[in-house]
Amino acid sequence: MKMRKNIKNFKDAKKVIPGGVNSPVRAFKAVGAKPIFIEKARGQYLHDADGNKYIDYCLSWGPMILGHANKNVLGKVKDVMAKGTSFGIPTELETKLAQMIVGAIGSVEKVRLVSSGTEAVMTAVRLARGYTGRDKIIKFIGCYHGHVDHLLVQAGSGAMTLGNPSSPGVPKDFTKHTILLPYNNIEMLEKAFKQYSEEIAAVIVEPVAGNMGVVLPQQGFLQAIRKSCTKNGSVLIFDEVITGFRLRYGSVQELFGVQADLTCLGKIIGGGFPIGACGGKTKIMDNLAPEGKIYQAGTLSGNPVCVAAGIATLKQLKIRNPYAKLDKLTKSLCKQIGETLEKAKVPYTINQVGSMFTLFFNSTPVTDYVSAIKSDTSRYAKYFTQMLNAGIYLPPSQFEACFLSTEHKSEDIHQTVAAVCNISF
Ligand code: HOZ
Repeated sequence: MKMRKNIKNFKDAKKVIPGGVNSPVRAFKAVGAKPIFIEKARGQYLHDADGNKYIDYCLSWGPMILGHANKNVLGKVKDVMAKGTSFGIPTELETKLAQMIVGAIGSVEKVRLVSSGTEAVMTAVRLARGYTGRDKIIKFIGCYHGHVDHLLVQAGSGAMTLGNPSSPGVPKDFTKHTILLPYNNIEMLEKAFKQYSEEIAAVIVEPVAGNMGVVLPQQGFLQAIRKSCTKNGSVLIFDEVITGFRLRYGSVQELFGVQADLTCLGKIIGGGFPIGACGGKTKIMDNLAPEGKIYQAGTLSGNPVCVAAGIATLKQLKIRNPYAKLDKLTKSLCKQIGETLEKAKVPYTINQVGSMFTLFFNSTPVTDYVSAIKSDTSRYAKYFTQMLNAGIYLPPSQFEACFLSTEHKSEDIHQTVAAVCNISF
């Protein structure tokens, strides 16, 4: 594998960008490697600056469910761009995307578009606090909700990868209203509600966690959160920045039979462009300015280019309904990886749902943060590097989700499994 240009690019970047990257996990520090620099991407493939080609299982951390450079999405974006790229004044496109989201998610009657998942969560938490007149929020350890101050406590994703669950620069006063609980622990949840009941503005949760690796909600967990929120007048926020339109057309709320009060979206609804959204019932959403008093704003919110990409992506997902096929292909990949590791006597656990999965190097079930961090991260680093050398790009951290796109084919699965067979652990 050639790396000359990748290495030079990283050297140059480090001179002018902190750590050489614009988001920490991209530096490959967690896997003890040097980042590759991407030249272009098509379908399920990435091509780096040295001309190396990779099957991509990271897909820009989830948004590229239709694969990279989808022709239809690019075509719509080009058409819209030709008319101007930002106005700071409403466009019909924004209403169109909002209608599609409202039409797809039963618990969402109105939606406010923003520019990232982090902003979506900021909006949801402020809205929940303003609506209830309460301050405290419950957050689950290992869930990541963007780099928002009051949620960057025992967070997953890059914060977990760097062994730095909270961050300097976040004043204690900002997080003193954040109650941390273990994921999938109903007993602790009920205890917290007993103790704080009428002080709790909201519970925020990734209904399927994707930022401590993939961790599924156990039977009854989401239902118990719903019950406690309803009983105590707290707002239930589902962070579906990853799961929205990833596991089905719309939200996972229908899969689990639990309705959230507010839903945060991002990634797929922008088709690879920066976007986020916070939606819910009118009685809560109408508290946002200018209808209500809770302030939230953004110059590029509902930007026509991002919105056009989102509409084109959702339209295709609706027509093609690729979810069952994606699930089947992902299951087949996970099964074959599992069989290979068993033969090699490597302890593992694979958590999979639909087109997202994580391979943990740990033989016991992974159900929360504590069990996730039992995974052998040095083994993951070895696995990552050898897979990269074999032309397979995985998330450069144990504590992230792998994704498949509609472009991944069974040939890619064969190539990936063959690469796993050749790993020396
Ligand atoms: N876990 C993050 C996305 N959900 C990774 C992206 C980033 O931090 O750059």
